[in-house]
Amino acid sequence: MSNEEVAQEDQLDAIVIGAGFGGLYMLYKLRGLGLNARILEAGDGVGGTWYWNRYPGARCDVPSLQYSYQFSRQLEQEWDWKERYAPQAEIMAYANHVADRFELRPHIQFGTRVAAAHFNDAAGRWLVSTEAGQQLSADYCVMATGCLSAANDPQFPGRDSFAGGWYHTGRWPHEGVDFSGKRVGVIGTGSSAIQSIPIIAEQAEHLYVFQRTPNYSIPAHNGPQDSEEERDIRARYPEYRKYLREQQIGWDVHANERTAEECSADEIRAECERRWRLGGLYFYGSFADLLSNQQANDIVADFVREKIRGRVDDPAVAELLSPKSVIGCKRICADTGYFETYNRDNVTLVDISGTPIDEITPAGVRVGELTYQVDAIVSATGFDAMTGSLQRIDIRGVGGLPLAEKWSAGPRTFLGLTTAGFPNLFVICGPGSPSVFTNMINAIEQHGDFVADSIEYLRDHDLRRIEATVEAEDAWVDQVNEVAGETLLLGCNSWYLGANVPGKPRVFMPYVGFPDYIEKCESVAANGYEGFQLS
Ligand code: N01
Repeated sequence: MSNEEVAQEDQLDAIVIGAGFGGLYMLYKLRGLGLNARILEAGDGVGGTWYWNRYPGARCDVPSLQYSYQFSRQLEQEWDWKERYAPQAEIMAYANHVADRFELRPHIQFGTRVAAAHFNDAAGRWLVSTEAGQQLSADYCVMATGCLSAANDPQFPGRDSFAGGWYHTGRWPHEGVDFSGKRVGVIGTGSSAIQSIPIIAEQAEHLYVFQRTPNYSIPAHNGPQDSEEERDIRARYPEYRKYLREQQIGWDVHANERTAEECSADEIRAECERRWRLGGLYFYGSFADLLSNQQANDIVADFVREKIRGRVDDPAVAELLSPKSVIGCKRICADTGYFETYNRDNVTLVDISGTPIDEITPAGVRVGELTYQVDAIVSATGFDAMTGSLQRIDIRGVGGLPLAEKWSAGPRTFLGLTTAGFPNLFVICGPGSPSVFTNMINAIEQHGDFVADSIEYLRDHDLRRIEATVEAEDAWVDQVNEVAGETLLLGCNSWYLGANVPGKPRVFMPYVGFPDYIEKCESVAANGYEGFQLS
């Protein structure tokens, strides 16, 4: 079908794919410009990652007062966060409130999974096809498909033969799962596993945790939202948000400006203890050289390993649970009673670092000679991060070039927002953007503003097409690699590098440094969208 043949009601100015926080904000901005915009969303509700990740214990690891929109001063004042770290249900309630309060819902088409998006050069428009066969046409296409939304669910041999229930944390049944009286296997020990394991252990008759690599996790110290803190921040929200945007990772980790190198052993110890009390991801702010100086990193990692030994009764189990890699190289986890869970009689840690899972049998999980008999398996195996959700759609640019082909050796973008050869296509928090290395909602709003401003600029200058130049893209890819290369982040098999998905090119995907990134975007815009071809 050609763009002209698309039904009148599906001829749009802009199509946004995904109704998570990125898509909702993009829709709000585009409608604010007077555009006829629509979101296509695979799920039956808004919320994106929080819509799908309903596993037991799912909650945010960024404090609620920071993990929230800032575009509406009224919204900031009227929404009461109940917990310091909001659970999934509370974040979903917030997303639904936003969709209703800003009258976005009528412009969202739910239950619609996009199969393809092709650029028609002659028409200068995108033709978007859904799995159900609907076709839509628009000048602009915005991918708000999420960084951690394409589930990585390994196809272990024999998997389909398993007689029990199989659940991926990122695709959790909406009605919940009752593990009472069941023998359960959890595969993986990343953030999702670390949050769900303590709760599953309380329900299950027996829990087997299959661990390939241990992870650093710090107690979150979650609790009710402190009302005094809330009053204080609300009274100075604009100034507070500005401060957050100036932070390296886009949220307030109480960053210590001193390096470990310039501190005495006592000072280092005191700072680590202070971080332990602050909890969770505050460890990222412990020392200015945490992610650039191996010695500093070793000291902090040793401290956390010592704490793990203090939390786990059996020294052999504690040793297995102690990560050996750079701390912060994979995202640090925030937990509630994770390590203590291994002190329970009904929990067994199965080390699969040397002997991987051989197969899934009808009765359970076979590792070498042993089969662990289970009634249910939780695959907490993460995501095909940052590129997965884009590459699962057949996206084609000028001359029919498939995005998958262009990115076969790894993603290439300008600013993580656009890619050469794909005019009028924007990605919210794409590879090459700070996104997952920041407070996501903060990054999302910065991206949404950039996209909306670009479109407004085109309109004001009687232009219709914006496309990154290959030169700007090449320079940006170099810049992303160069900045990452100055850190310790390349030294472990993280999903930032795509190392968790077999066969995925090993490329460090996020851009490290939110304030620099904002400055770069502002300078690009101020210079008439330098690095883009406008026509
Ligand atoms: O996924 P992960 P996640 N056989 O990729 C293991 C965000 N998040 O869903 O490390 C056996 O971190 C894998 O082992 P290894 C957050 O940004 C945030 O937990 O690759 N094991 C690993 O242990 C986070 O970083 C929140 O050796 C296999 C685990 O599965 C990101 O989402 C909560 C395997 C996957 O861990 C992803 O977290 C949850 C295999 N074939 C998530 N394949 C909060 O806000 C993979 N594994 C708190």
